[in-house]
Amino acid sequence: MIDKVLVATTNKGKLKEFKQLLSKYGIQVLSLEDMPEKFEVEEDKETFLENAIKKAREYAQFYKIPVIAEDAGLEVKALNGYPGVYSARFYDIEFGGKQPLEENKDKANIKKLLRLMEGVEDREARFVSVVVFYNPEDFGLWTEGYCYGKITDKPIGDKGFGYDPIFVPEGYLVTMAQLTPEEKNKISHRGKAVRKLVEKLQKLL
Ligand code: ITT
Repeated sequence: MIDKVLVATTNKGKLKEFKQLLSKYGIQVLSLEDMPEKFEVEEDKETFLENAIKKAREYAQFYKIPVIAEDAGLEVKALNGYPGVYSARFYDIEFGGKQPLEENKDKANIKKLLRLMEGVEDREARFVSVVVFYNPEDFGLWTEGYCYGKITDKPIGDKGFGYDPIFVPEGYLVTMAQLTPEEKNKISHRGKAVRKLVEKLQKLL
C-alpha cells in the first residue's frame, strides 16, 4: 500500500475530511501547502471525472509523487443538475443570474441556490464526489460516491463547508452542517468514494 499521498485541493474543508478519512488506513496526507513550488490547475472541463483526472495528473507529473484529486459538487434535480461542475463558483455564472459576493463564496452560492429554489416543490438533490488517484509514470484509477438528500428552505448548522447547511441527507432530520465530522464521513459522497478508492488500491498494491 502507499503510505504517503498529496491531496491536491485548495479547499480547506475538503482537505480536513480527506485527512480524517485516509488516517484510518495509516496513509499520511501531504497538502499543497507542504509543496515547495506553487502551481495551479484550471478546472475547465465539463465533467467531474475529466476535471479530477486533469488535477491529479498535472499535480502528480509536476511534483513527481502520488496524488489524490477530487472534483465534487451538488446536483439539484429541479435545476437540471445545476450547480454540478460549477458548484464552487455557482454564484458567478450566468445560469440563474449572478449573485453578489457579499461575505464569502459558500454564502453567495447558498443564497443563489435558495433563490432559484423558492417555491419549488421537488427539493431532491445529491452530492457527487469523483476521486482520482494518480501515480506518475505508473497508473491512475478513480472512484465515485453519491449522497442523496433534499434542499432545505434556509441554511441551518455551522459544521462542514459549502452547501452542507442546506442539505438534509436521506433518512436524517438535520442538515449535513449539523452532523459531526465522523457522522458526515460515514454517509458522505466523499467518504464513500475514498473508501472505494482505498479498497481498489489495497487490491492493486
Ligand atoms: P479544489 O478543486 O481545489 O479541490 P474546490 O472547492 O474548487 O477545491 P470543487 O471544484 O470540487 O472543489 O468544488 C466543489 C464545490 O462543491 C465546493 O466548493 C462546495 O461548494 C461543493 N461541495 C463539494 N463537496 C461538498 C461537501 O461535502 N459539502 C458541501 N459542499 C460541497
